[in-house]
Amino acid sequence: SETTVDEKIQQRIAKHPCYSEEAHHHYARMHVAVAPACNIQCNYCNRKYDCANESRPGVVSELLTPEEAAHKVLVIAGKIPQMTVLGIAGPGDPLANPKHTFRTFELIAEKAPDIKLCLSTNGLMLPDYIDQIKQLNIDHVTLTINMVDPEIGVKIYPWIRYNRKRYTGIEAAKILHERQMESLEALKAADILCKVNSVMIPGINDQHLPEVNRVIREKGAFLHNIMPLISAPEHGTYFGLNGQRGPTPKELKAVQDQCSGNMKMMRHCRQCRADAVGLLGEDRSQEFTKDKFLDMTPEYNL
Ligand code: CLF
Ligand code: SF4
Repeated sequence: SETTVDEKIQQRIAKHPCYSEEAHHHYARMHVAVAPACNIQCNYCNRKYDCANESRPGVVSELLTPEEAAHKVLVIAGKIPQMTVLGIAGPGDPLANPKHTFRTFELIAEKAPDIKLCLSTNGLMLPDYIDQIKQLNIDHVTLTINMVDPEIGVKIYPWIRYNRKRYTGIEAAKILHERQMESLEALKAADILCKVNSVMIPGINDQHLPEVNRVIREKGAFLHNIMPLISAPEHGTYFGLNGQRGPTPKELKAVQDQCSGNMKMMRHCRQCRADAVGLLGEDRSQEFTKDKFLDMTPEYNL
């Protein structure tokens, strides 16, 4: 019998805990922190800690080389049978560290080909790497898109670094916006499942998120994840220090509901760290710190 397009997509997401709400009860993901540098500045970021996804201030991810990361992945895949996805999500931007990021993916594709590869990026450099992404069979890419209007972008991004030049103000926001739109198109053309993460920042982009949702849907994104800004002052971000508040759960839900008529919304995101290990909402990263996993033998069946 024929499989419909829908069924095919269901198969592609069935074991991905972020792309499938059902899967997150049964399947786990791990992140490896191999990407320290970033090519843009978000006002909600604190470089001392992790990327936008960080929810526990004050705990820095342990940076790994690609070889260390691959060793770690193979150890963990042997110990946690529900482990299906390897994500690279920071602590900087994976595509601002392309050598480390792709070497890590390459090693895993070679040694544990049944682990799904997942990449999370701000999109500034993605159009340049779409062929490598496709070649490595990376089927899940998350773009963090917080605006589709550079006038709003200037309030979120003080600068970007692009083609060895630093840009600020509206020029920076315009370039980032254009590259993010190109990224969406490139992923669509390559038939790679694209999730968009948007950080909801009250008074800055909250009213604008339905427009972001409309544009990303039109450009073929598969899933939209609107996440709350974490603005606790101890988090130490520009927004936090300037008294910017995060949305209340009610405000967050209202915006998610406003967008949900149009496309699938992710509502089970747990805002993970760049070295998270386990089921969503579970953090087993401390079981696999460098001093521990380097002494463990990969049990994974090669
Ligand atoms: Fe990691 Fe992100 Fe891949 Fe998931 S996390 S790179 S898509 S495997 Fe998931 Fe964590 Fe939310 Fe990210 S719960 S922060 S959405
Ligand atoms: Fe920080 Fe991530 Fe933004 Fe880079 S893309 S500045 S690491 S939040």
